[in-house]
Amino acid sequence: MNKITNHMPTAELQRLDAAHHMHPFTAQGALGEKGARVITGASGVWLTDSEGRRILDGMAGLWCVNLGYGREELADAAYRQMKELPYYNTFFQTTHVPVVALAARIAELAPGDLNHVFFASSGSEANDTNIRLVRHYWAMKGQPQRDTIISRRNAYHGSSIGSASLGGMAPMHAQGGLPIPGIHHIGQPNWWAEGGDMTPEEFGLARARELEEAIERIGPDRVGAFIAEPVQGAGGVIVAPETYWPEIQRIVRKYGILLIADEVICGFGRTGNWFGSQTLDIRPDIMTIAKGLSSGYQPIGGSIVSDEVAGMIGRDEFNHGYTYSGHPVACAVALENLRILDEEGIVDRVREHTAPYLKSRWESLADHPLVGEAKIVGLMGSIALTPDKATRAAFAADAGTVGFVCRERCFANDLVMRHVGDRMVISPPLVISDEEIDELILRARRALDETHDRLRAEGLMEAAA
Ligand code: PXG
Repeated sequence: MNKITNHMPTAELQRLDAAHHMHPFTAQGALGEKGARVITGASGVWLTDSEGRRILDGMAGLWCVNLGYGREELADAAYRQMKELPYYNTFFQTTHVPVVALAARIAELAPGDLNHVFFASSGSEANDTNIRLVRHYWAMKGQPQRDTIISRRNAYHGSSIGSASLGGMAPMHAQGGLPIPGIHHIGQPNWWAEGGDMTPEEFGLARARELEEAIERIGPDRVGAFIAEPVQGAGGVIVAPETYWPEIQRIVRKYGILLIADEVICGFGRTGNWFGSQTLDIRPDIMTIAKGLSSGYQPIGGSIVSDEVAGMIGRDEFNHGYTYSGHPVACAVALENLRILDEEGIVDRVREHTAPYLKSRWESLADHPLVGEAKIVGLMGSIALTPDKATRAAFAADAGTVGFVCRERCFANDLVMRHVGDRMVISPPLVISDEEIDELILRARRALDETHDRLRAEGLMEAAA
C-alpha cells in the first residue's frame, strides 16, 4: 500500500477512511457517501483541512484542547519522556517521577481535601473507576447495600458500559442493554426545554428535590453517590438555575451520600477556575478529570478523591487498575500543560478577561430571530434555536433537524460549532483572542442567517404543537 500522507488526494483519503475506519457516533453508510472532512494540521485556534481551508475551532477539538494547538513544549515533554522512560506501570509497589509529580500537582490545584488521584486514560475509564470506588468505599464502611448511584437524564459521563450507564443519554441506553443495574436517573435542570410555567428559580429547586425524592423512594440506606457535571456539556451546555446546586449540596449532606463532580469538560480552566466546582461552589468527594488535563495532547484521565474516601479504600487491596494508569508520557505532557496554563496565567485570564468578553458577544446573538436563550459559563456557551422565543417552542421537525442545518452552515463558513439537538454549543480553546472571538461571532451570525433563510425556504419554521 502507498504511504498515507497529507498529500494524498482528499477523495482517496475519504474512500479509505469510509472503507476501513469505523467512526464514533456516526452513521457509517451516510459518511461513506459524503466523505469525512480531513484535518491535516492546526495552530492556536485554527484547523487546516486537506483542501487547505482554515477553520476556526469553536469546540477545542472535543472540548479538550484548552491550550490551543501547536504548543511545542508539550511535544518536547513527550519526546524527552519517551527517551527517558517510555513506559512503566504503577502496579506492584512501583512508581515513577512523572506520575508522582502530576498527582502531587493535581492535589495542590484541587480544592479542599481532594488530595489523591487514581489515573486512567480517559473520562470513560475514570467514571468506571468511580463506580467501583463508590461501591467499594461503602462496602469497606460496612454498608455494601449502598450500591445505587443517582445520575441525571441527558448527562454525559462516557461511552464504556459503566460510564454510559451513568450517563443519561437515551439513544446510548437504547443500544447494548444499558444501563447496568444500580444506576438511577433523575431529571436535568434544563429550564429552557423543560421548565414549563415555572420560573428558573422554582424549576431549579424542583429538579434538585428530585434527588431527595429518589433517595427516599430507593431508600436512604441504599444510595451511595450522586454524579453530575457542574455544567452539562455534551447535553447542550445546560447551565442550572442558581437555586439548583445549593439545594443539591444540602441534600447530599443530609443523607451522607458521596458527591461526584464530573469535571471532564469543566476542569482545567474551562469555567474560569481550575475546576467547575469552584465556579459553582460545589463541594464534591470525588472529581472525574480528563480532556483539559493534557489539553488533549495525550490521552489521560483520572479520579481525584478526598482524604476520607482514599483512606477507606486504602485499608484493603483495591482490585482495579489499567495498564496505562499513570502512563509516564501522558503524565509528563499533562504536567507541562498544567505548568503553561499556570505560568502564562491562562486560567486567570479566562476568568477576568476572555470569559466576560465572550459572554458579552455571545449574548448579543440573542437578538437573532432564531435564538431563544444564550447561556454561557466561562468559555462554554450554548444557544437554543426556536421558531418562537416567547413560548420557548420547539420546532415541529424532529429534534436535531434544525440544529443539523445550522451545523452545516457553520461548516460552510469554516467554523466548528456543534449542535446538540436544536442547541448550538461552543467551547473554544482558552487562548482564543478578542479578535478571534469577534470572528467566531461573525461567522456564527452568518451561519444563523443562512439557517434562517433555509428554514423559511423549506417550511421548517413551524413550531411543534
Ligand atoms: N464525562 C464528561 C462530562 C464528558 O464530557 C466523558 C466523561 C468521557 O470522556 P472520554 O475521554 O472517555 O471521552 C466526557 C466526554 C460530544 C462528546 O459529542 C463529548 C464527550 C466525548 C465525546 C463526544 O459532545 N465528552
